Amino acid sequence: MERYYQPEIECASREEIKALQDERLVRQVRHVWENVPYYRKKMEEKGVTPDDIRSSDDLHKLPFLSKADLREAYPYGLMGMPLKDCVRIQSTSGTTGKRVVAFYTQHDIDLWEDCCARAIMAAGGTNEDVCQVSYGYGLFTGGPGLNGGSHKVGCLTIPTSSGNTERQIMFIQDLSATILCCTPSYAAYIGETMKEMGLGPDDIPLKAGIFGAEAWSQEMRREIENTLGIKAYDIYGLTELSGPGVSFECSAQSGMHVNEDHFIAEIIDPETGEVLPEGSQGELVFTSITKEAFPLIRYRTRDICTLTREPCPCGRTHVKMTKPQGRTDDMLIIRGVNVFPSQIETVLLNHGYPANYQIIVDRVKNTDTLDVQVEMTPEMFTDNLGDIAQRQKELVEGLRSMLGLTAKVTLVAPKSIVRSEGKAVRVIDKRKI
Ligand code: DLL
Repeated sequence: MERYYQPEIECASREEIKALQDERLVRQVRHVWENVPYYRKKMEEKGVTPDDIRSSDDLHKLPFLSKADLREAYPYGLMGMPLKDCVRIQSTSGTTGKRVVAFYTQHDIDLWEDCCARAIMAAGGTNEDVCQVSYGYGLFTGGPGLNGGSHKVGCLTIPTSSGNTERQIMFIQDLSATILCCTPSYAAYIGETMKEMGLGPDDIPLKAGIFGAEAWSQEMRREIENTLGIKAYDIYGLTELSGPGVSFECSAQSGMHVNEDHFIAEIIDPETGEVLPEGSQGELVFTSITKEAFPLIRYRTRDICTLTREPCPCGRTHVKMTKPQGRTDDMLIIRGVNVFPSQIETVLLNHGYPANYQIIVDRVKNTDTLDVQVEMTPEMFTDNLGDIAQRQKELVEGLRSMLGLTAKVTLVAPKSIVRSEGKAVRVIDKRKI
């Protein structure tokens, strides 16, 4: 049986959703015009005023915001409310340049937690469930967001945060956790540790997992589902818009419903900025129509995916986005060929390797090099060099047919690639160092 947290909105008719978006967008644009001088200036430069925005059909007239704008306006330049009305900040990990700091009023947090509650109920959660939140808590939005959603559903919430993997497994067993929330790479690591402890899927009560915050392939989903004996659901979001729960997967497990009463999604051509028709692949752009403290209009996420309004068997009517294949800035250009790390992951998992790999890109004598280091499973591990050479050759072939270029493959011993408790670092691009 499909469960909804807010059925009247999650299953509203397309006309109702459009009407709600129209009204909220008009109000939001006025709010931003009056309270966010940074964006008002952008609108003035484009010659747009709030009077030009009469419905969501006019969205395309508004200027984009990008990560560069967020950096320029850091820390307070994009706030829509006085600091005294804000109760929280969250922040991105900020591996490059300045961190993004996002502000929330109590109302913003309330709506964000509703979105996470929708995701938990879509994964089958009820107040009878025990929900273990193993995303990091703190500045990262994963822990706080799903913690809030879990409370709203009424689950018994175990706020373990990430790390201390054996203790995670102990809690799952001792407190009968039924839902696990963490990054997919951490879920895989928990599965691996369970195996080492001699535990199989029947030894734990988990039934569902809500995994996101990084790109993961369908092959990785199958792997995690088998090791943990669960259904694994995808969840998407970003700090700039709130955190997890911008979109989430339902029982159909075929794309994530965008919470369209809070966010309007568009797909654009990343080169030209032109809005693309439904079904086209491009860069995802979001407008937050209910956020008060940090209201972003036409924010370019750099995530690449497609949108579809095909009816969903779950009964939800909100538009679905495909799993982001990666970010425009994750995409590697190697000897002129576009490569997403997720394509490499697909090849490795299809050949029976675990999702423990690292992609090292460099430039030697003016030519790009791609070295994929892949961990063997303990069963594959051997000192027969002929065997290893044969395996490497098979992977080079598999990668060539997927990517159309030749990579070097190095098989490494089990456990030699560092495990991630949060977002995994898959790519080391030495050309940028
Ligand atoms: O990762 C929020 C989040 C927490 C989402 C927990 C889901 C679960 P940031 O750290 O700001 O926020 O990173 C946002 O992560 O633009 C995507 O590139 C990537 N991302 C998030 N979810 C997914 C997903 C959180 N399900 C950035 N699939 C986004 C692929 C994802 N990429």
